[in-house]
Amino acid sequence: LRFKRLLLTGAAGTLGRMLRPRLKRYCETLRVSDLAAMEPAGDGEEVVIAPLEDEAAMLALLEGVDAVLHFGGVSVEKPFSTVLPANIVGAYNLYEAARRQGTKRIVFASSNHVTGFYGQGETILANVVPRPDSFYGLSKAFGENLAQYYFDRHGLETVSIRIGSCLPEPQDRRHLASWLSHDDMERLLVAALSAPVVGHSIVYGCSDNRTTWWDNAQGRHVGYRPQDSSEPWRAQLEAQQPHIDPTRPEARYQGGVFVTQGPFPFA
Ligand code: NAI
Ligand code: 15L
Repeated sequence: LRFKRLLLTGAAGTLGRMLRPRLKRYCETLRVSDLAAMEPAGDGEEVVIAPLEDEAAMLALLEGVDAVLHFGGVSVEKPFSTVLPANIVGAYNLYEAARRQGTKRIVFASSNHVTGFYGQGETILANVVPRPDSFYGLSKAFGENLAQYYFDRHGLETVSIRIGSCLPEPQDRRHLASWLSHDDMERLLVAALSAPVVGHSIVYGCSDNRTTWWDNAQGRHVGYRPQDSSEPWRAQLEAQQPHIDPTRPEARYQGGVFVTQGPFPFA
């Protein structure tokens, strides 16, 4: 797998900084972008400050790009007025620029919060009706629909990854189900970039955890095979958090605390 030029948006963020060194081996040139300052360009790198809401900047950013890993944007619950320019207008600007510049594929960092109001007592497939748990989750649902539209209308392919909790290690009992290791994230990105045909595919981004809420049967053609698991942390996490009140919203719903955040109180 070797692209001429890959673009990573959100490169100043937590996942962007983790992915930047890992992605270099898959391309001749790695272009990285963000709104915020980034490390200076190393060998085979291009660093571009580009706000997602700036249409002209996005058009220029996509020039000469074969494939995009779209990790930029608001990554937690915020007022709608904050989510709108970055995640909704910004996603549109990215797709429109990609279409105009002839980019072939986008890997979209979607989120489990697209379906955060499904219960922790259910296992869902990727084609369930979205049940966003926040304005943030709603904006990711928009991004997925945008991806579907640009594939159906223009043939621009996307793998939308509904990322669970991508962290070095699982940190609480919810993460026993939602954890995605950094190495499995890399495996998933490589699969999403290299599968011959993806159309618009949706895959949940989780490791091979014993407890799971997400069945990736519909995304098997992408070829993602997780190799890590949250299981080695189970005993320690269960000892730290021995009792969970199953009536509390953060324990009832897959989205965890996201279902209680934002302007609307939820009991
Ligand atoms: P982060 O908040 O650390 O990084 C996001 C980056 O996007 C930041 O560097 C920020 O400056 C940039 N950004 C925000 N608004 C922008 C704008 N208007 N124009 C240009 N850049 C802008 O988030 P993190 O954790 O690195 O996540 C990366 C992506 O993955 C996000 O899209 C997030 O929604 C998604 N994701 C992450 C999960 C995780 O476990 N970390 C779980 C599910 C989804
Ligand atoms: C997300 O979508 C967030 O970006 C990340 O910060 C985590 O909170 C993650 O979901 C999660 O659900 O654990």
